[in-house]
Amino acid sequence: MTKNKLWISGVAAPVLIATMLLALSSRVTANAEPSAPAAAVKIDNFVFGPQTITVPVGTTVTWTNADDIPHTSVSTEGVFKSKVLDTDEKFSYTFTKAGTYPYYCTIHPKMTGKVVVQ
Ligand SMILES: [Cu+2]
Repeated sequence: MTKNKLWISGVAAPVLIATMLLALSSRVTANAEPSAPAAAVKIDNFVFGPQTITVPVGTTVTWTNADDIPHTSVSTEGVFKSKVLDTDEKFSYTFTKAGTYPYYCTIHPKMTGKVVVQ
């Protein structure tokens, strides 16, 4: 039994390292890929940050709720609509057309932000 366990952990470490290296290198490749850009908006202390984010067409924007209370990210013009995001929950939307996309939190309508797609 003990011998068997040791053998597994001896093999697992190099496999784990190889997997991590692979994950790292594929992430570098993904970043260099121009057709799949990504951007992040953090919801913290009742603020969308950055409040205005400017991205190229085709960018997937991901909102993450870093607050202890729920928020939403809803397009003022009905383009996208998140569910209620609890702490650490995320919502993503890919912007395929240039334009300005204002949005707000439906729970706290004074919370507003803007995505500018170029
Ligand atoms: Cu809110």
